[in-house]
Amino acid sequence: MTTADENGKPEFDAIIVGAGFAGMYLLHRMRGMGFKVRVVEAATGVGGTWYWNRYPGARCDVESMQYSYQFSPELQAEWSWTERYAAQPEILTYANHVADRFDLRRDIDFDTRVKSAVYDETAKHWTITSEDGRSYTGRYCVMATGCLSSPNTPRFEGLEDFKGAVYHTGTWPHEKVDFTGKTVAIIGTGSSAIQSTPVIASEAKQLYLFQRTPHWVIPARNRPLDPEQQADWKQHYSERRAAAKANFSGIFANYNKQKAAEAAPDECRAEYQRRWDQGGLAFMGAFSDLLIDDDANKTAREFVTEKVRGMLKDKSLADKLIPDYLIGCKRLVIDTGYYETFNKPNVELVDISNSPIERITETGLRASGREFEVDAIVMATGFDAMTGALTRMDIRGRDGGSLKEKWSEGPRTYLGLMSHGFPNLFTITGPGSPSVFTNMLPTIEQHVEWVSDCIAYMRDHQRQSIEPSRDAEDAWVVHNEEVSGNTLKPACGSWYVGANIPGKPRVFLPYFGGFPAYIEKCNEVVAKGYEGFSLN
Ligand code: NA7
Repeated sequence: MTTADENGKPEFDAIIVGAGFAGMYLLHRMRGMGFKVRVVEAATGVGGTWYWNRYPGARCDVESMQYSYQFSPELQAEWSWTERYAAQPEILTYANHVADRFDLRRDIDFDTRVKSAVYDETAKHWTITSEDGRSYTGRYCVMATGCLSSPNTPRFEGLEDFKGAVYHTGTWPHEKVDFTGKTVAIIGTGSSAIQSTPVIASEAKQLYLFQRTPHWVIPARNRPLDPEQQADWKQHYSERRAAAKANFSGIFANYNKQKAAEAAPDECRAEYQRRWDQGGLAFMGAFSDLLIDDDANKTAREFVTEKVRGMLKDKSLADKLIPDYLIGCKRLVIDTGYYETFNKPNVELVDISNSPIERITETGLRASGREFEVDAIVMATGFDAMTGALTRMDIRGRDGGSLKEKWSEGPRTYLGLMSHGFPNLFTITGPGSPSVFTNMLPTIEQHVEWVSDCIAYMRDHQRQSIEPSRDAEDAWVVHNEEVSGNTLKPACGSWYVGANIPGKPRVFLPYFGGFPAYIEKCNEVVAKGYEGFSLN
């Protein structure tokens, strides 16, 4: 079945895959430009990440006054957040409010998981087919499929034998899961585990937390947002949003330009203490060389190590809970009561760094030479980040070329927006763009605006296909490697480099050149008539 007419004209100007924050804004903007657009979404509702990640304690690690759209001043003025960091239900309510406010749902097909996307070179359009056999044709296809949307469930032997309940934090049930009186195993100690552990521990009879690698954790210091603070933000939104975009991370925060290597020990301590008391990801902004210079990084590690030791009653636990790698190398985690949870009698850390989980049994897990009988297993095992959502679909470009095959040695894109051999296929916050290193909302908005402006340009100039050249793509891939290679960032086994997925090529996935440099490059490409792209 195809939805193109008898002349091969596609039914839609664009098919957007995903109704998270990226797909929602793209739909709204393209509709406003007069395009006929359809969104297909696997979930039953909008919200993407915030639709799926309903685990206890799920919360954004970017402050709510900044983790919101800025394209509509009215929306920005009317919406009120209740906490410094919004919890998942509140963000999902916000996403639904946006869908209502801009009447988005009428152009979204929910419960529609895309199986394949195939480009027809003669007709210059994409056919998108869902798992239940529906097809859509669009001149353009935009993958707004998210960076952390393809859950990773390790293939533990015996998992299918387990008689109890198994959950993944990234596909949590809609109804409340009650762990009262239960013995629970959590596997993983990333952000999802660190957020859910204190909440699950407060209900469970016994909690075992299986840790392969500890994470560096800084207090979130979440609190209710007082109305005056919120009013102050709203009054200064335009200048703060602009200032945020001038920062590497796209976040409005105080980034110290001084180097730790040049600061006196007392000065370093005072700066870390100030940021520790403030809480949040801005801890890494204490000095400008923390991700450049190992000695500088060490000063931050020593400070946090001392703090963590101070929070634990059982000092021998500290050796297990404190990482032995660079701080900020894996994604920094911000917490509420994580370390304090280990002071409870019903919580046990199971260190599996030297002996992986052997197998799952009918009644629990076998690890470190012990049998753990549990009622439920929580997989907090993360995602096939940045590429997983794309490579799990069968995407075929020119001459039937497969995206998965092309990316088998690592993703290759120009600006994280398009890939050579796949005309008219865009990715929002794709690999090779700043994405996960930045505040996702402004970074999504920048991509949505670039892509929709590009499609409007194509229409206005009577062009039907756009594709990056191989040379431009190669140069961007090399540039990506260079900018991350000049830092300490690729040094550890993080999901930024695909190290969490067995067999995934070890390539630095997001662009680490910073949001301002990236915006400048994108704008320059347009100013030079879409330099590096061929338009036909
Ligand atoms: P993360 O940060 O990828 O954490 C996943 C955790 O699961 C991490 O501790 C992994 O250990 C662990 N893991 C993965 N596979 C296994 C196996 N096979 N055995 C034991 N442990 C395993 O995902 P999150 O969902 O917590 O957070 C994702 C992002 O969301 C986060 O960075 C924020 O940006 C928000 P490892 O470290 O790989 O040794």
